[in-house]
Amino acid sequence: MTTKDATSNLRELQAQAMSELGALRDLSHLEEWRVSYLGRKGKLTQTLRSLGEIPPEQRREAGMAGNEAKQALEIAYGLRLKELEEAALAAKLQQERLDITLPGWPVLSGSLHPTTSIVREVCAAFATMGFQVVEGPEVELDGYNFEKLNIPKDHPARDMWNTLWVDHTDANGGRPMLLRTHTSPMQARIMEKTKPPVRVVVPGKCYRYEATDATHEWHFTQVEGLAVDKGITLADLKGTLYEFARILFGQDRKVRFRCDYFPFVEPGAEMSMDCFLCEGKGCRVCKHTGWIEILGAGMVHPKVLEGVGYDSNTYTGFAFGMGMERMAMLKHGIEDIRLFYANDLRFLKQF
Ligand code: 2NL
Repeated sequence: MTTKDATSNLRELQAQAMSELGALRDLSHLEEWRVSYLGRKGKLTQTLRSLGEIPPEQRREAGMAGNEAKQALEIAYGLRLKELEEAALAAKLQQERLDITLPGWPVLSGSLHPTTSIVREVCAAFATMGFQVVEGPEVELDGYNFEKLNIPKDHPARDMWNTLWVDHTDANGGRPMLLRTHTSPMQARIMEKTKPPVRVVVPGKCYRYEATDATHEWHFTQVEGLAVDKGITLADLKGTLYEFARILFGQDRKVRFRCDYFPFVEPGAEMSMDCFLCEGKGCRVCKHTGWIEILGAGMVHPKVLEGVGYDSNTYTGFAFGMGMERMAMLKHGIEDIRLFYANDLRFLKQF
C-alpha cells in the first residue's frame, strides 16, 4: 500500500464516518458507531495500525492524515454525544412532565356522629347560660346511681330502671356496681365535692337491661343538668329550659310543663314543646298532637340535697334529663334509634 492510497483511504473513511455520525438519531446507535470506527477493532484503529506496513520514510503524509482523522472523529463524537444526551434528557423530561395545573385528589374527610353533634349542641346551649360541662364514670356504685338519688333498695321506684349489674364487688369493699342507668350519679358526686352555687350539665353513655325496638336502645346517651343555689325556684327551671328549647329548635318555640314522677325530684314534670315542623297543627313528627315531649325535670328532692350534705332549708335546686338519640331523631327526622349504632355508612354519611 502506498502512502497516497492510505491517505485517500483515511480521508474517505473520515468522510463516511462523519456522514454516518450526522445521520445518527440516538445514543445506542452512537455507541455502535464509536465501536465500529474508534473501538479497538474499529475501522479507523485498524487502518491506523496498517500504516505500519508502509516504509517509514513514506509514512509521513498518511500518518498526518491518520492523526487528523482520529482527532476529527473524536471531537465530532464528543459533540454528538453531548447533543444526543441533551436530546434524550429533553425527551425524558417531556415524557415525565408533571402537569401541576391538574386538580389534586380530593382529601376524604369524615364527619361527626349525629350523637356527638347533638351532645355538643345541647351542652353549648347550656354553657351560654353558665352551666359547666362535666363527665363521670360509666361503671358506678349502686350508692350513687340509686341510693343517693332517693331510690332505696327494694323500693318499687327501682323498677323504672332495668339495670345491668357488674360482677365487680370485691375491689370496692363488697359494694354492688352497675352500668349507670342515667348520668345523675355524677351530679351527686359533684354536689358532695362542691359547695353551692352549682350549675352543671353531664353528658354521657347510659345503659339499661331492656329489649331493643325502634325507640329503645339498651345503651344510649343522656345529658342531665343541675342547678343548686339559695332561692332557686320552679320559675328558674321553666325559664332555663324554655330558653334551651328556643336555642335548639327555634326562637318561636312554645313549651308546656305537665306533672310527672321521678323519685329524685319533687315536684317532677315533663316538658313538651310545640312541634317545630308543623308549628302545632299536627303532623307525623308530633304524632298529630302538636306537641313533642323532650325532657324530664323537677325540683331536686330535699332528701337528695341532704344526702350529699346540703342544708335543704338553705338551698334549693332544679334538675333535668334528656336522651340525645331521641333529640337527634327529632331534629333529623330519624325513625329508628337502632340506626345510630349499626355502623352503616349509608346512614352515617348523611351527617
Ligand atoms: C328523663 C328524666 C330527669 C333528673 C333527671 C336529677 C338529678 C339529680 C337530682 C335530681 Cl342529681 N334530678 N335528674 C331530674 C328529673 C328528670 O330525667 O326523662 N330523662 C331522660
